[in-house]
Amino acid sequence: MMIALALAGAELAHGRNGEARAMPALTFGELGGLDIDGDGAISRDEFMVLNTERFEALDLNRDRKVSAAEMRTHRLALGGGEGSVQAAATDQRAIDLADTNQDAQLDHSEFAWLGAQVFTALDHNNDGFLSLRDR
Ligand SMILES: [Ca+2]
Ligand SMILES: [Ca+2]
Ligand SMILES: [Ca+2]
Repeated sequence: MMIALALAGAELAHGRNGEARAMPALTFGELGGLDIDGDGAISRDEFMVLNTERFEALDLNRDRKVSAAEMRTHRLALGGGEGSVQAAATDQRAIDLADTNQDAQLDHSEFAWLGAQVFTALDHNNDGFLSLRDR
């Protein structure tokens, strides 16, 4: 399942149906690491819990805001060569999209909003769960 979900994430990143879309704060690949009850479905609540964990992991200086620099530092720390120009541009798009108060950083409510948009975008069949049926 993890491989299939990772593929779904890659598909989304390239703009399913040609839509311009910010890279999700969470990817399907990461969601595949969730210990869920075996049916492969992730509820909106589970997703939002993971989204908050992601926020806290990204907020390296603990000021309750995530900057583009923190996103980049976090990604580089994880390795995998994702410190590319494209990845940085994606971080900036995500911030631009969700930065309601325009301080160029995402606070928790902005990050949660972004997560909710991502969930909705990934839940293709609108059943409130992310699963292989959404492929
Ligand atoms: Ca911060
Ligand atoms: Ca902000
Ligand atoms: Ca679904």
